[in-house]
Amino acid sequence: MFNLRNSLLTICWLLFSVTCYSQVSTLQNIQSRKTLSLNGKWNYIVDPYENGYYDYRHDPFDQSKSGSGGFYDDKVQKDKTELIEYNFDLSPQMNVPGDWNSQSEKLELYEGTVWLRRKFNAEPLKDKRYFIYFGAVNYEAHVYFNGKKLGVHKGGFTPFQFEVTDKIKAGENSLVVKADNTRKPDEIPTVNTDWWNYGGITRDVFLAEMPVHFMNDYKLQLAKGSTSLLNFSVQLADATAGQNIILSIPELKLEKTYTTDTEGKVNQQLTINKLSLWSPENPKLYAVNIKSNGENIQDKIGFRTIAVKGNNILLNGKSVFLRGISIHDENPLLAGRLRSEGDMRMMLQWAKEMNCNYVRLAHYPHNEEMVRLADEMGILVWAEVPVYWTISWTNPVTYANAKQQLTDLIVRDKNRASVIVWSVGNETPLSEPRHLFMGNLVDVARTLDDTRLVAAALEVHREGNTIILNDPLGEKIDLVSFNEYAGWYWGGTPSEITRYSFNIKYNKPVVVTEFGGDALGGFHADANTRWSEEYQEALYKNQITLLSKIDALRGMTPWILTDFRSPRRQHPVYQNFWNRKGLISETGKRKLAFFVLKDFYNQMQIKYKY
Ligand code: GCB
Repeated sequence: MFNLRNSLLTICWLLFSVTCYSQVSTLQNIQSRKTLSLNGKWNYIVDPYENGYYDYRHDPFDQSKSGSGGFYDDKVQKDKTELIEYNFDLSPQMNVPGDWNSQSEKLELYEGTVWLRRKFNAEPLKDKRYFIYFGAVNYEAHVYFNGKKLGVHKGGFTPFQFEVTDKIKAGENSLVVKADNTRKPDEIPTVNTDWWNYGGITRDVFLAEMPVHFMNDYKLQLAKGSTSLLNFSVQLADATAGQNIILSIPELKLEKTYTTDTEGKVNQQLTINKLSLWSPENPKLYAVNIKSNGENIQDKIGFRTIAVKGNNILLNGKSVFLRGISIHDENPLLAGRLRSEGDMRMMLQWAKEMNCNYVRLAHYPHNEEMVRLADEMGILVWAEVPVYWTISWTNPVTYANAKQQLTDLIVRDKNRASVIVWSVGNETPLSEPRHLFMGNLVDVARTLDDTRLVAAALEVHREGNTIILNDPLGEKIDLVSFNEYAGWYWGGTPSEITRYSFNIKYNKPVVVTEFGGDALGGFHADANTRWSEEYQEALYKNQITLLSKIDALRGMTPWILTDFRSPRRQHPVYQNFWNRKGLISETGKRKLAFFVLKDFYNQMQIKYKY
């Protein structure tokens, strides 16, 4: 019976995977394209009843025969009695990129719809194509351009774009986004998370001007296991054959011309001896140019290998210990999503100050700029999708959404040397449908990229003093990674947790994804007093003793670099909507545990000579 159910489920999944794959990917390397930034001040209307979307019978305006009438349609507004009661021109403004929660006190806890509008001037050329590109909108975005609907995108952390070639006008254009961050059970993530549900257009917006045969996507990376063989691929958006593509890496005096095949693709291998390999100690990036008729894309790309052998993680063939820390995409000092390169550099610099060579960008795709900075600063990256806690495992639409988010993340960041791990989720409760869902995501990640490690943050359970990891997903992934909160959620005081030992089913490198406990920066007491810096300090010392019992321990990303905001954290004295597990407080103060971890990482660096 059980097996029959499983087989049916598998068949459903397989059918679904085939039918739902996949939309055209977004422009690779938007930063190097010809763009007009649409960042800046956008007018906004808070619309908790979705008045601008549904008419008074609750029928969507944009599905009516004329497809017009909502807040997106300035012209119709004048004639329709229902919707005379708004005015975008006179509405307040907010910064884009920027979450709305941190820009208006009224919106701090708001979950629902906000309309945002930006007008801009354009001078479109006849032989070009035009796209509106969003770095991310949380969560559901309905996008309208000059009164017409372009489409809908779901998923709060990945880029998307719409073509506007046939809609863009000379002179003034109007771009309207209905952004809705309502939490829903069947979405990715689901209703329950431990982070602030920042809504809005949280990353850059661009108008991109593209030549007719533009390069939609490209990849330049070392082939699996090789330190000299490069895979190079390009995909033209319009699948035109016979176009010349020139790859050049001036520093290596390399220039090669390829021709696109009948699908508009280049798919080639080339050998380069004596590459200077990228690593945290040598974050070498090569300037790369990819030219076509009408485009010259510039990128900076590093080359390295990553592999697992027995209990070891091999970076460029050498065993490495991942001295890591987890990070949310949030600025603790000015609460809100990280807004600028400066914000992001600050976070990564803090990690470096602790002697980290690795960060876990939890629990969703972070800004592309963050990953580029990690490349530049020499920090290895674990990248994750928000398959977090209790996802709707049996809903194929939910799976398709997760798969799309994973695909978009891998497509976006596949040329970044810093990224060594794709994580398909965090702390998901064990069940057959969950194994199938996440197992399929592992397969997707491997199909899209056979050069990086695939992992997930798993859960452990206890029997007596033994901490057990036997999650079946462990078979399919490359690392043993788990979250373990001894000394905080269970296990007694910090000094008591060293009585535990581990029983780990898999003979793979162990990279612990989380441990930690809350401490209010500046609150001092003895090591048994919860919320004090001393408690957290003792917890870190004893966790390190505990985890060091694992022979295969090859890294960790304790929870977390800085305090972060979460509506789940309600202690009125110590938390006030802040998760206090940061090693750095919301005022930037290094807590005592910061120095414990730094010391440990100094020792690990000496031990691994890396
Ligand atoms: C976890 C979650 C993380 C939470 C953390 C906590 O296991 O993965 O998102 O914030 O615990 O503080 O409880």
